[in-house]
Amino acid sequence: MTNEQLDQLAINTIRTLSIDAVQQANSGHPGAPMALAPVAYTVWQHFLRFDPEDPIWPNRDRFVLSNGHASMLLYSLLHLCGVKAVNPQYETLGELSVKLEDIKRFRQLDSRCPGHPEYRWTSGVETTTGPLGQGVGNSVGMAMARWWMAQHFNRPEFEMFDYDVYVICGDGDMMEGITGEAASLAGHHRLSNLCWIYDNNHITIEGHTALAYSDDVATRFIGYGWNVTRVSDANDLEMLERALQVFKDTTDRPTLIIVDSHIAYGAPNKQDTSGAHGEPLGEEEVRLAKRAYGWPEDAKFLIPEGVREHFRAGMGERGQQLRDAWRARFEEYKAEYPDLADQLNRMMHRQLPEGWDKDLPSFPADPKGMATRDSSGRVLNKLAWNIPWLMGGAADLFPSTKTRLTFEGAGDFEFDNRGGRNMHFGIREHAMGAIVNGLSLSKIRAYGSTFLIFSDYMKPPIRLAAIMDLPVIHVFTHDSIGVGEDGPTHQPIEQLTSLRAVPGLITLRPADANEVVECWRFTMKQRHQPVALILTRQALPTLDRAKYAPASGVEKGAYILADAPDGKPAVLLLASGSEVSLCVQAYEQLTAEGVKARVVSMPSWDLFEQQPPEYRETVLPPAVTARVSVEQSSILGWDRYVGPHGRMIGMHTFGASAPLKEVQKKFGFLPATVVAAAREVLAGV
Ligand SMILES: Cc1ncc(C[n+]2csc(CCOP(=O)(O)OP(=O)(O)O)c2C)c(N)n1
Ligand SMILES: [Mg+2]
Repeated sequence: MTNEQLDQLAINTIRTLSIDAVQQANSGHPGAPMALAPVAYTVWQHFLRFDPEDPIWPNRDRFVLSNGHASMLLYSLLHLCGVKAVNPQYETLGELSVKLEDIKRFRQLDSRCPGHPEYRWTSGVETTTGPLGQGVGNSVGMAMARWWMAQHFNRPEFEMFDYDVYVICGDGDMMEGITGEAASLAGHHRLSNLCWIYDNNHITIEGHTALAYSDDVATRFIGYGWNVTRVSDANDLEMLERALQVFKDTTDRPTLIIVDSHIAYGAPNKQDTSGAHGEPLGEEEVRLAKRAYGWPEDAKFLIPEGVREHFRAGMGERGQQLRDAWRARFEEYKAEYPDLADQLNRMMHRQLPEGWDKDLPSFPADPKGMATRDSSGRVLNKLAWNIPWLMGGAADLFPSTKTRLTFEGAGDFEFDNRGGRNMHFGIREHAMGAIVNGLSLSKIRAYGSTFLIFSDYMKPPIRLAAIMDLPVIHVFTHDSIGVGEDGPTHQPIEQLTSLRAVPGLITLRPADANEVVECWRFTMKQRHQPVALILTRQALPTLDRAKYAPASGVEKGAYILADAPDGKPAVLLLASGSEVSLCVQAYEQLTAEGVKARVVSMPSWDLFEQQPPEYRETVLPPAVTARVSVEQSSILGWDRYVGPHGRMIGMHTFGASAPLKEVQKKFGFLPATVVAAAREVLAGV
C-alpha cells in the first residue's frame, strides 16, 4: 500500500470507529468525527509531539478537543495510536488507555469512553471538554504555562520547554463569549505556540448557523492579533499540512486555521445536516457511508491491518524519539541544575518544595484587626516566595483582591517578560477561570481572583476544576453586604451557597487573620481539590487566641472557638467569616449575663462534613438544640446545622447601598440581635 492509501485507510478507520461506537451506544455525535478525521489525523500523525508510551511527558504538545461532543474522534485516535494508561500516582501502566472494548462500550458505565472527554479518567485526554468554549479557554492557560516554564527552567543548551498547543473547536465554541475573551488575551500575549483549528461547517444543533450567526470570524481574529489562515476542504491533506506549517513558522502570534468541512462527510442523506449532529446515523445510513468510503459495509469496529503500524511509524516514532531525547537531556540537566530539576519533579507530581510554609505570619490580637483580604495578601506573598511555581492573577482587581505578588522579582507576566508571576487577566472572569484551569493542567499552582459577586461570571470553569480534581485556588473578596456603599449589585447573597453546592470544591471563609493563615496552609496541601477562599473587604478583629481556641481548628472545617465555662453550653452560636467576631461579642454578653453559650467558627461546611461523627457531635452536641446561625449570606442550608428549633440570622433579600454600619444595622447583624435570638431559642426549648 502507498503512504497515501495508508493515510486514507487510517482516516476512514477513525471515521468508522466513531460511526460504529455512536450507533452501538445509540447515542452521541457521529457527524463531527466523520468530517474532522483528516484534520485530526494530520495534526497527530505529522505534527503532534506526543509519545503514546508516556502521555504525561512534561514537554509534550497538547491536543484539546474543545468541541467535546466529537469525543469519538479523540477516543479513536487514542486507541489507534496505542496511548498507554497512567495511574493516579503518575505511573505509566502497560495497558492501553482506551481499549477497543471501551470504544464498543462508548457512553456506558465505567467505559474509558464517556460521552464527553474526561481528564484523569482517560489518559491522553488533556482536559475535560463538552461545555463549549472551555477547551479553547484552557488552551490559553496551557500555552501561557509553556512560556513561563521555558523562562523559568530553560538554560543555555537545555531547552526543557518548547511545546505547542493544538485545539479543534467548532461553531459553538466560536459563538460562546468566553472564546472572545480567551482569544483576546492570547492575541495580547502573542502566544505563538497556540493553534486553534476551527471546524467551519455552518451547522449547529438547530440547523444552519445562518439562523443565529453571521460573524466574519477571520476578521474578528485578525482584530485580536492572530494569524489567520484557511483550508477550504477538510479532506485536502496537503493544504492542511501547509496551514499547520504556517502555524509552526509563525513566531509572533497565535494561529487560527479556518477549515471548511462537511459534517457527516460521506453519509449521503445526512451530510451537511444537523441530523448528523446529535444522533446516530441509523443502520442504513451507516451502510451507505461505509460504501462511500470503500469500506466493507457489514464490518463493525474494523481496524484494518497496517493502521496501528502506520500510526506507530508516524507519530509514535517521532514522539518516542523526542521524549527519549528529552529524558536524556533531563538527566544531564539534573546534574547541572539539581535545584531546578528538583523543582520540576515536584511540580509535575503536584508536590511542594521543602520549607514551603516557612515564615508564614502570625497575627497578634487586635480589636481593630484587618480585612481578611489584607492578611491573605500577606500570607500569599510569603507562600509565593517559598513556592516558585505558585502564581496567578486577578480580573483587573489586584488593588482590591490583594493577590498581587509584590516581592522583588515577582514581575508581571507579559509577552516581553514571560517569567513574570502576576497575571493580568483583564476584565475577563470567565476566561480567567478557564485559563487558571489550563495553567493547573500544566502543573502550575495557579490562582485567580475577583469579587465574590463575579464568581457567577466564571461558574463553569469553577465547576470543571472540581470535576477534574484540579487544585486551583479561587480568591473571592468583597464577600458580603459588608461591602457597603457599592450596593446590592456588588453584595453577594446566594454566591456562597452556590459554591458550597459544588461537589469537591472546598469553600473556606476565615473569621480573622489567623484563620486566613490556616486556610492558606490547608489550601496549599491540596493536590487534587480546588479551593475557594472567601474574604472580606472590611476589617475584622484579630481574635485573642490566648483567650479563644487556636486557629488550627480551621482544618476540621468547624471548631469550638469559645465555650461555656464547664464545656456544657445551653446555646450554640454558629457563624463563618466576618460574623464570627459578632458572635464572640454576643457570647461575651451572654456569658456576663450567666447564659452558657458556645461559639463555633465554621469556615468550611465541606471540611466539617468530612470529619468523623464523633468530632461533629462534640462540636455540635445533638442534645443542644438551642442554636443560632449568623451569616451575611442566603440562609439556604443553615437549617441543616441549626435544626428545627434554631434561628438563622442571614439575608432574605438583596442588600442596600449605604455605609457598612448602616447596612449591618438595617439587616440585623448586631450583637443585640444575636443575643435576642439566643434568648428566644433558649426560651423556646
Ligand atoms: C455551553 C454549551 N452550551 C450548549 C451546549 C449544547 N451543545 C452541544 S453541541 C452544540 C452545538 C455545537 O455546534 P458546533 O460547535 O457547530 O458543532 P457541530 O454540530 O458542527 O459538530 C450545542 C448547542 C454545550 N455543550 N455547551
Ligand atoms: Mg458546526
